[in-house]
Amino acid sequence: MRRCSTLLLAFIIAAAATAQSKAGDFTIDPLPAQRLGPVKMRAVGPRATGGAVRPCTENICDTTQPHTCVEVNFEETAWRTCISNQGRRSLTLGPTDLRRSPGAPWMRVLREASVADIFVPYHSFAFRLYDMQQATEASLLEMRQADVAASGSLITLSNQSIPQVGAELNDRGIAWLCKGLSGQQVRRGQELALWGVFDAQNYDFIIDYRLRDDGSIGFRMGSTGFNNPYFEPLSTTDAHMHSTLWRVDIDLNGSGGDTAHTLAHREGDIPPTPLAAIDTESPFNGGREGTMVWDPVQFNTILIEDETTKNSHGNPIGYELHANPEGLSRHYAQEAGNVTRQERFTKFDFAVTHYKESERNAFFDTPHVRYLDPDQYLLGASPAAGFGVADNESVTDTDLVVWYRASVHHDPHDEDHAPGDPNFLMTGITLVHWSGFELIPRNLFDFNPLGGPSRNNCQ
Ligand SMILES: [Cu+2]
Repeated sequence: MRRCSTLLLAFIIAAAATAQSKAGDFTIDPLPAQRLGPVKMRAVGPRATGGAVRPCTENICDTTQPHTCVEVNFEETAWRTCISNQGRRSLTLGPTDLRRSPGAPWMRVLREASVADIFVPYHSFAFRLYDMQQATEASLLEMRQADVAASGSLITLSNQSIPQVGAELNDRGIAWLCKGLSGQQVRRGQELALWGVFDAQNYDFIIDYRLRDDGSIGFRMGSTGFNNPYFEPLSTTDAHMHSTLWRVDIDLNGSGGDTAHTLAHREGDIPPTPLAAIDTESPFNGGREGTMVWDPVQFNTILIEDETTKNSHGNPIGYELHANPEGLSRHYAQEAGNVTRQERFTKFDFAVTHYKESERNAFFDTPHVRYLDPDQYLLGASPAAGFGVADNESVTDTDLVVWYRASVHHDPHDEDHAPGDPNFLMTGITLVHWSGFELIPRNLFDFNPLGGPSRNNCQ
């Protein structure tokens, strides 16, 4: 007993020593129960009404870079978020707050999310491009009305003369439905898409964030533009990978108190048990900073929970990072003749690090536009010794940053041709290839966030 107390005290001291305050950070304590507002019945119908994008009532942006704050109100839930151009790291989401139910207070869920880098290694050529290396604030391109949906709008960030962000309020299909003999109900979902175009010479990369009415957040990267023209004709037809590393600073109900877990589903390889399968939840990397390979057979997800904030069922609120890749890219620098970079960050899919302001600032480094590559800021390669996972800090009950890398493989085919191209040359515009991931609520709500009724209503 005495030993436990000593350990607990040591833990509390350690946690206090590593806690860092972030400007504008806040926590709701206790979290109010989710409410069913009078809008609930209107929300249950052939189509959700409502959903309006407007400037934030309270500007929650905390950056000197070009930015704006937008708010969207759905039937039950609402979002307010900053969107900014962080120079080399381009279009950045956050801080982002969620309103869980009508009349509920805003709750912080995300501090800052952006593309960390876009790595594009080619098959036959020596190109192993890090597209953020040459990026500047000007890499976020001008948007035109023709870019967005008919109901979409353009956003001009602070101190800018041109719009660089598109905002679209989209129908996203069926959110839930139930059809019974005596009744049927259906609910379509909505989402706010905020997106911009990052210029990387011949390629245009669409950085696209989706804030949805069910509390989930989508992160998407679209690769389009034209194939590499610099050593044509061969470079226009050479296969390559577009591998996007994302950095997501999750601040669930404020920056502190977050813990990373690995969820796994297992069948066939478990000891004799009456169960055919088991689902396990274990501390991510044994509770320390580290990296992880995605195992699709285990349906692995990374769960970030705020252990200090419980929903009305007594469960910690959380978000689960769901990968949905077409494949897992792995790259081998030495075999490819890359003598400048080891490409160690391409040997895994997930990483979790403890947030440190110094690491964040070195990563963005907006005033100096110094470039660090992922092996440096994530794995601690020189000159960033101790950065990222390298100092093996705790990822329990603290302030966390989650990293995920999603890739698309582009083996050019005849749809890459412009009309009239000979078969050995591709000067056409490539149809967009999408990759990305989702943050899905897990015990973030007390019940179906979109008014889903009891089964008694549709039997
Ligand atoms: Cu490509």
